[in-house]
Amino acid sequence: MVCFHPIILLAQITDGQITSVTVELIEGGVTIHSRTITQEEYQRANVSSSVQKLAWDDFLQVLQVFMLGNNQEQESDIARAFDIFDRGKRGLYNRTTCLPDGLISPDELRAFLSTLTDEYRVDLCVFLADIDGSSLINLPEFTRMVKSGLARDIIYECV
Ligand SMILES: [Ca+2]
Repeated sequence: MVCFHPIILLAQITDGQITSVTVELIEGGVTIHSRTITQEEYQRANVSSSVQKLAWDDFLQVLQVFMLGNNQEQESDIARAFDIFDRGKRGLYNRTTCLPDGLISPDELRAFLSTLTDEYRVDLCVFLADIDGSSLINLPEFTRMVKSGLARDIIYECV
């Protein structure tokens, strides 16, 4: 897990809406990796999860937090991203009722990550993030996953 390169997020805005986002990995002033995700592409992406994928706006917020890692604009952004994931549908048979339970399930994380990377890496991320082995991710574990760059590295496939 050693991949600490600066990340640049560039958003393309059309009619006041963010319609695509580009994430770049810069090393020594050179772009070594660049990935653009358009809203259209995102809407089409399949998720391997029992939880629905995030709304585009939520997706962008979470992506930004993951990419910024230890360099958040505001610490509270991490907790906000956590809240976006925490839909707490477990045991509710996927009804639309949202009862956040302060924990993120592998499926909730998967609904986000599987639009960006493959199943193997999604599982790896859940495994590595779950420090106490509870199979669920709490806020301290989530914060560590973001700050350590694990979430970012998983998306960049360099773990
Ligand atoms: Ca845990």
